[in-house]
Amino acid sequence: RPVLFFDSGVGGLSVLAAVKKALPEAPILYVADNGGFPYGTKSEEEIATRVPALLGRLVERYDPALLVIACNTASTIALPFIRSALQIPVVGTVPAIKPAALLSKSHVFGVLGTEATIRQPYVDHLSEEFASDCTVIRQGSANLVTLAEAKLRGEKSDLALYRAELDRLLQQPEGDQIDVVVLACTHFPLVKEELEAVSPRPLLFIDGSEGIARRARYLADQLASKCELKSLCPVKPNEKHPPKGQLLYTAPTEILMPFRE
Ligand code: DGN
Repeated sequence: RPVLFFDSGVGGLSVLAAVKKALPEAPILYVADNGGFPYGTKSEEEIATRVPALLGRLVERYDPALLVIACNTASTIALPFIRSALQIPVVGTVPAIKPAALLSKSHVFGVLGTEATIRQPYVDHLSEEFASDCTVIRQGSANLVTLAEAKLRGEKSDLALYRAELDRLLQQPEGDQIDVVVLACTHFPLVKEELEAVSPRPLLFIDGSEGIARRARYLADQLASKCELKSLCPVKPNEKHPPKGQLLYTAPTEILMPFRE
């Protein structure tokens, strides 16, 4: 049974890269909701109804063992609805505010996400819980999503466009003190190199993909041990179990499948 990745576009590939390192044997299915792209400019209602409905159909069709919502917009809006609609473990992607608060020396950090993500109460809660001693400056950027999609299609974009997006963050009040920038949209790590190239001073760009990979590994191990118990039942005393993961992950494949309604 595959690990199913879901995003509105190619952004989830930045998460997939980290998860593949943590679960090298896992069969992977990547689904992009091209029909609904972009999510960042959609309303909460649209995301909260569209995404769980789509995922319900995908889970029925592909029977994944684990679902990774490789999209901050969908996760910060719809995770509770997705979890209650599905019977499988779900890993969400949310802004890496906790690590940013630990890494920022100036205690002023930026959060670059989609317009929809940065206005979510979920982001308020993360900031209150983990960054109460920091100033958290948020900036929405639809253009960076477009630039990341263009880059992955092999198109070259003017670096000035990246500089303009970064400047909108750095020119906010107190923005001159920002030392860490959270890439709170999965499309943005795909253009990290360009953002670093246009930074007017050294900035640390971070994202949550390592944490997601650890969580996916943990859940996969749990599933694998459940799977062992089931298949070996009744387990004889002192019987040696096969190594974790062996039963569940056997046939690595990768399918890139755009999803259209
Ligand atoms: N990659 C998605 C995210 O992390 O929010 C959304 C991109 C989009 O659809 N605008």
